[in-house]
Amino acid sequence: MFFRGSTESGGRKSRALQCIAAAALLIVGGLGTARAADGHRLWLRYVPVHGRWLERYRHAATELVPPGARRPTVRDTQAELERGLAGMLGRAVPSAAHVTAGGAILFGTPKDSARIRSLRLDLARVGSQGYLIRTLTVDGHRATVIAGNTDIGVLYGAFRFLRLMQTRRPISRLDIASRPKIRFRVLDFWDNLDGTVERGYAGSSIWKWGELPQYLSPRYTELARACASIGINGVVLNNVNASPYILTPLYLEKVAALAGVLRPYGIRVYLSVPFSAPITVGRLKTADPLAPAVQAWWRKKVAEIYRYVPDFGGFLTKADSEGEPGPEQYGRTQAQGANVLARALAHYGGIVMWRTFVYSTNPHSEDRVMQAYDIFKPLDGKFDQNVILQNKNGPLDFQPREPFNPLFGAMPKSNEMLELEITKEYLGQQTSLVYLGTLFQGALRADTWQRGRGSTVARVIDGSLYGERDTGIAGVANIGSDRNWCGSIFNQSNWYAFGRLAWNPYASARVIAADWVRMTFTNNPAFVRPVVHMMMISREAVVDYMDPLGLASQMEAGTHFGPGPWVHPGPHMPPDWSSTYYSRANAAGIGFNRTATGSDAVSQYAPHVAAKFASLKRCPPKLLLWFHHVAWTYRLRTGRTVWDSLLRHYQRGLDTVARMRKTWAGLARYVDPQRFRLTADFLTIQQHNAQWWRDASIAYWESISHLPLPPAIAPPPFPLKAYEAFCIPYVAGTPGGKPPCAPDDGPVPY
Ligand code: GCW
Repeated sequence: MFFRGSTESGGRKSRALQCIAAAALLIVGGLGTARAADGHRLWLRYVPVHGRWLERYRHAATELVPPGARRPTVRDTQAELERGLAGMLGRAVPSAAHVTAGGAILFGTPKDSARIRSLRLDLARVGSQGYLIRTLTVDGHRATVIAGNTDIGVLYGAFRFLRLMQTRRPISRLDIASRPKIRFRVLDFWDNLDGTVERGYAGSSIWKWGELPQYLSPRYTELARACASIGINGVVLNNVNASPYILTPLYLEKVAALAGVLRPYGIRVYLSVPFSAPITVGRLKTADPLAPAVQAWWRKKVAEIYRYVPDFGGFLTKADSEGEPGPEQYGRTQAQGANVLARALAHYGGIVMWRTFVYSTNPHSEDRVMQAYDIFKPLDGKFDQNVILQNKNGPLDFQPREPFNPLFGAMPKSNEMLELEITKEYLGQQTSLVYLGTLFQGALRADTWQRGRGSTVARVIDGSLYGERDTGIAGVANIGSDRNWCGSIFNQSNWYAFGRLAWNPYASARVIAADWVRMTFTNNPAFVRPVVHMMMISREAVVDYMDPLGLASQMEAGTHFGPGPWVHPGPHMPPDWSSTYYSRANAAGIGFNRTATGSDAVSQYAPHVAAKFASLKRCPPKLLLWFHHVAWTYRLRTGRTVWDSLLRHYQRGLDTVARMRKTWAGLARYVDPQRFRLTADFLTIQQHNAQWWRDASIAYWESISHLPLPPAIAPPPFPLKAYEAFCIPYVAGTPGGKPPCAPDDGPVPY
């Protein structure tokens, strides 16, 4: 029940203390039942504090003074504080009607609490979702005040206060003010109504549609708590490749039940809708957005949804993309398509998150990474006020590394939000340890130069560049029915990092990683330091062994797991789903020429950025092959040839994973055996995976470049053919169900 290593001093506690702590855990519960070490409790573990910190915290948390109101959010806030304090302090903290002693914790809104009203706090600056946490003298006693303008602001404040303790920050002299910089902070679930999850690697869907609306699994509440603890305030329940059934009364009733569970935690429900719903659900002959009957149908459907869910958030749409229906079919623009939904929702305050991931797989279409910009940019100013264009971080598709999407900042008269992929579709899925905080941070800090230096993506999406109010960020969830929610313990950090960066897109990925490690495992610096380091280097490692120097999309085509640089276009393989389309490798060289002499994708960026990317000399080496086709013998600034550098990147990636594995192996005494083992074994799998990527990629490039391997690079142990034949037919989350290949009747190379 209670594992030595899960506490901060690495297991030097007396038996008695352990028993008390275990009892406390059982009484207050965590996220769900008190199985302490399977990762189920995420970062909300509230494990006992010891030593001088316990002394300090006990003085600063002697009683809870809740407001009079008993609305669900207020009750949940109190329950969270009680649970957190009891867990960490090893004893229940009593509630009081007034501040009666030093160390009281007073929480609420000025509206509910006369005492908080009398303090005349400057709450205007924290808006409708923020909070203040201050140490003040109240009725002659020193107290911590957690206040907000709304119940949800106070709940966020309570989580922040608990986080201070979880990460061993002093709490006796606090003066904190915080408000989210982005309005819509949304998790997109790619969950299908049949219980599968597209690109989901953590079990089946968490939404049990067959049990709803009658049975509400406690996991819904647990999920809501975890989301609220990091400020997520929206959930799209279903896959963007959407089933129309979601819009039928059968499912709307279930949606309403879920909305009811999520509501007290400040989370609104949104739905993905197929553009063809007027036909498939409404039985109309067309879904043409300009047809009055279609417009009337959407209006009626939306009115119906709001009867089920009065605070419904709105729609997410994938249109004219990968076979999904859209306005293009009717000769209408994306704006005409989006606006018909937006107008139906506007009356209720709902929004449309309209994805710009729009492209054609026609072999004659232009460079894939240019299509969305060319479709959307001319429509700037044509979208209704309640439409937010949802751009993926890069112009292609959530690759291990991409340059930023040129649409950011290029549409000053439209709302733009950022879509990140938390689920690691292209980055090793559930078994690889890849902390995405650094990827997210890089995406947010990318400077578009659309209004001169400092026009970062963060400033585009938080509205500070062009002044929009409807600002947003979405993350494709990595959550499923697995006990540990995310398929691995470290994948939890990506959900966590997304939430923290959604609240504050300027936050530091390193600081977030450290907080997560402290809350999830232990505050012991002997553990925190190496683990944070491992997380910080983990994404570069995966780029190194999968897609170095600006390569992209070199994976196996269907499952997106494992290498496939040889995948080439064919009757069933559109060019831009193949690997060779992106590598453009031949005997002379490698890389995609996107300068003016090639596809000229560089011209979609602001002049300053375009000039840099277009220049062979100034283009960052990490994006070289994204923008340039160069000879294998081309020398980088380091003096090494492209051939040599490429090989070294693969090797370095593999070496880094081997080091991470070793680091982890030395940390057993700080972690409970269950989470330790899972992570250790997954690192073993990752090392195999990295070796496979390295060897297969090198074997393939050798066959194209015909260059020798330098002595420092061990030759791949198998011939290229063996790599091409090696196949993993079933990978969770792969849509379509049809295996992309059949495994060989030979030995398994990796
Ligand atoms: O990366 C691709 C995925 C698809 C996904 C699509 C999208 C939901 O492979 O599975 O579909 O992106 O973002 O729409």
